[in-house]
Amino acid sequence: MYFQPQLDAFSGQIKAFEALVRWPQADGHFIPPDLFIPIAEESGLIIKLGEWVIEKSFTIMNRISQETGKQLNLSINLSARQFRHYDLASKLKQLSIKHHFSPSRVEYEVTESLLVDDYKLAEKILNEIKSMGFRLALDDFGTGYSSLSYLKHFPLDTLKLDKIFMQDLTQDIRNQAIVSASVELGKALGMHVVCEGVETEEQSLFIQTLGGVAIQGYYFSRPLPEEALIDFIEKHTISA
Ligand code: G
Ligand code: MN
Repeated sequence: MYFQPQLDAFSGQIKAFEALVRWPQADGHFIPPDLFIPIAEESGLIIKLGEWVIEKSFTIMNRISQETGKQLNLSINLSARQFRHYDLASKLKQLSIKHHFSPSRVEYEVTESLLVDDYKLAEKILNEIKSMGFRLALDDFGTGYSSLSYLKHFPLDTLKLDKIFMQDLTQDIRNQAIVSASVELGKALGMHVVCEGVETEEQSLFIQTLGGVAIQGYYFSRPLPEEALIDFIEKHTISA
């Protein structure tokens, strides 16, 4: 498991870590999740993998909290198959209890396509997850259907703007328009906004001007293995 920090664009404080699964090969290379997650979905292995990711992330974050004395928030990706397989909300609650990891410190991320595929089921399960005290984020916003009615309809706390909008951000005024308008929309809806894929100082400075936005991307940090987390945490303040 790797963990990528989400930082407040302005203060640089750590807001949360997103748990990202990696599949290391014997030669030191990694098979990217874009390749193995769809296969895990198709084969049904995603159910076991999904639970493993959650349990492993709680275990690691608990260990890091103990060593640093700091409480950390965690973001975890969910996939469509996990919604259809079983009573997901109960499972998530059970895992939080088992690992003594407060639901208020966990944000589960879903994508737009998941919401489109089975609107009614997604609505039911997201409401259940929300009522258990977890937070919810809409991931990769802007790349799927981006139906604005979803933002109104589902109990979402956070909007994660997809990394494609960061490319050419400082040269392309259309990208700037999309990013500023999406950020404003998210904020006006009372949501937290995270810009993903921030790779350069220029992009980071542009996001800073929008105010109150969090940043996730290589500019601040690549996804980190457990060994590198403590060092990173000691160099940054944690936002409450
Ligand atoms: O779909 P989701 O947003 O959860 O995926 C996050 C993915 O984006 C991870 O695989 C992560 O490694 C990758 N990523 C994180 N930061 C950056 C970045 O700054 N640039 C690019 N190109 N990819 C990033
Ligand atoms: Mn994500």
